[in-house]
Parts: sequence; structure tokens; C-alpha cells
Amino acid sequence: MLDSLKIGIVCYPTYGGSGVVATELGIAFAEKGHEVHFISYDQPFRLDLFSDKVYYHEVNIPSYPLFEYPPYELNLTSKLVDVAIHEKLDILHVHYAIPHASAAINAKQILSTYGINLPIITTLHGTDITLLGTDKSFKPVIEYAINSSDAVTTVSENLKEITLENFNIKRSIDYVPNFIDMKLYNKEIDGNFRSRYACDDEFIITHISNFRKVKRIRDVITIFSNINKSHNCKLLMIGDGPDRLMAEQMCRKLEISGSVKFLGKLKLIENILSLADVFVLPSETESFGLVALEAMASKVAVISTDSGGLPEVNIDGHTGYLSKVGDVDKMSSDLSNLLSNPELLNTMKSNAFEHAKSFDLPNILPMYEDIYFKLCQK
Ligand code: GMT
Repeated sequence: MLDSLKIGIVCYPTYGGSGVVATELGIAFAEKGHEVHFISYDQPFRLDLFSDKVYYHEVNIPSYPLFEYPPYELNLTSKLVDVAIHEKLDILHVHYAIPHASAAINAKQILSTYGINLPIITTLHGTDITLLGTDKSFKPVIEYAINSSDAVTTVSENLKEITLENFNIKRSIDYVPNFIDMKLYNKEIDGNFRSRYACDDEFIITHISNFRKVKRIRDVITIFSNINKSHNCKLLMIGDGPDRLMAEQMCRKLEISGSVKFLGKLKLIENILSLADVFVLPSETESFGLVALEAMASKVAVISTDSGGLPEVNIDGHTGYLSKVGDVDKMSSDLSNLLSNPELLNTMKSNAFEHAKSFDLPNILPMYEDIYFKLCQK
């Protein structure tokens, strides 16, 4: 029986939860003695570990005048076949349906012509189902990739339900929640560091995302502007993306730029989260909301919408508050209520921390490991 595996991991390398989960998972497996091969078009942004158990294989995308659109999926497929053969992979774990799961299924079929059976586990993260999945031009590919994978997982119960509702799924789907490594959190607040962002008597509100439309950045600024009138506070905006300029312009127009700092893409978000009091996530949809969990692990209360899997992470009235998408008035009054009641805020902060512990890495890693070993023993 195998006791250590050679695991291929395919993920998006960019600033986003699926890449974070895939990277942290790979690092954790390497620490358990498995050999992990990351395959992507760029170094995953949280992968800065030097270890003899972790390898990174870059997918190169040559440009030919004939191709108006570079065929990334085919380059990825070829790379997967090459890595699987030469690194003797036991299993391939792909994060995100398009194009990763579909390239993996293609690679699996090619490998079968070499007499190699490579089990594929696909993890669905959200937008591949909730946004791309509703686009009819992708639906047959996503459906085929899900049905042809050897195991499929979703990061929330809600995402599992939505997948089963929207696609003709002919296989079982396992729910494996996202996780955080609690060891990285639970740090004492460094007063000197905090004073660079806010005065002692000011609260720190944060938001972290890739500033895409789905994150409703406008709502974050509106909520802050509403409460900034009556509370001493600063807003730290972490991340970058299409709506950043709009957000900066909105702050200038509302004359709150002095209280809002845009910090860009930060790698070690646990440092900045350790300074925060409340995290605001007014997303249109969120399959899980990993950043909310990261905030909770940092003892930060959460004001979020109730969309997708968020109620599985942020417990209404216990770790923070939930509101309907777009209800900035309720989100502003919930935030104001928290800032006006230090005792309530502290209770919610410690509830958030306690609830985050149930998503600690040692609780979740065995769920994936069990699936891996089951597939490899078949
Ligand atoms: O939310 C994003 O824009 C990034 C996206 C991704 O693919 O990385 O995040 C999705 O996966 C995360 C990890 O599983 C989840 O925590 C996010 O909720 C999910 N985003 C959406 O559903 C919008």
C-alpha cells in the first residue's frame, strides 16, 4: 500500500481563494511527506517555500501568428501529460473546472493510451459554477469535466446544492470545506505596527478581494462612508483589480480619502488582519468566502451578505452579521452597532475566532487525503 503520494496540483496562480487553498493544501501535503508538483502558468502567489518535496512546473504559452487566441488549455494538457509521465504522478488534483478540470480529463485520456491511469480529483470553487456555469457556452464542458472526474469536491454545502441544481450530474460530490492554518494566526497585536495605520482610539475596518464586480466594492465604500460620520475609524482596502480606480475616485468624491488606505496585493494578510476590528464582505455571491474565515481566525468580526456559502462561515448574530445583497443600510447599521458596543464587538471577535477553529487545517487535510488514497487504491 502507498504511504506517500506524488500529487500534481493545478490552480490559478493569481490573487484569489482557489489559488490560496490549492497552494496551502500542497504545502501541507509536502510537510506530511508527500511529493507535490504545482502546474500553472505562473508561480502561485503564496508559493514561496523552498522544499525538496515541492516542485513547480510552468506552462509556457508560445505565440504563433496563426493563433488569434493562445490555446492555453492545450499547452496545459500537454504539460500535464509530460509531468504525469516523467514525475510518475499518482494523482492529479485540479482546482476550478475551466480550463483545469477539462484539461485534466483530456490529459487522462491521452495518458490511458500510454497504459497510465491517472485519477483526477476536481475541486469546484464557486465562480466556475455560479458565473461561468450559468454561461451556456461553457455548460457542456463543465458538465463533462465534472462527470468524468474520479472525485469531485465543493468548498461549501451551498456550492454542492447549486452544482446539482444547475448541471446534469451523474456522480457523487463530496463537500470538503476550505480551511486555514490556525498556527499562522492568534498573534498578539503589535502596537507600533497598528499605529502606522490608525490612532489608538480609532477602529480598523478591512476589506480584502480582487476588486471584481462580484465583490461590490462600491458597497464597501458606501458602508464605510456611512459609519465614518459617527465613528472614529479607518478603512484598509487590500487587494487590487478592475474596480480599484472607481473605489479611489468614490473616496475622493465622498471626501473620505484621508480615512481610507489602499494597500494593494499583500501576501501576509494575517499580519494586517491582526490589526482589524471588523471585516466587510458585501459580495454578490461567494461560494465560501475564504477571506472572511481568514479574518475570523484573526479575531475579527464579519459584516457580510448572506449569499452562497457565507452563512456556513459567518454565523449571523454570533460571529458577525448577515444581510441581503445590496442592503447597505442594514450593513451600515450592523457595523455601527458593533462599533458602539465594545463588549458586543469583543464577544463577536472571540466567537469568530472559536468558530474559525473548526476549519483548522488538521481537521480538513485528512478529508482530502482519504479521497486521494481511495482513488489511488482503486
Ligand atoms: O472570489 C474570487 O474572486 C476568487 C475565487 C477563486 O476562484 O479563487 O474565489 C472562489 O473560491 C474561493 C476559495 O474556495 C472562495 O472562498 C470564494 O468564495 C470563491 N469566490 C466566489 O464564489 C465569488
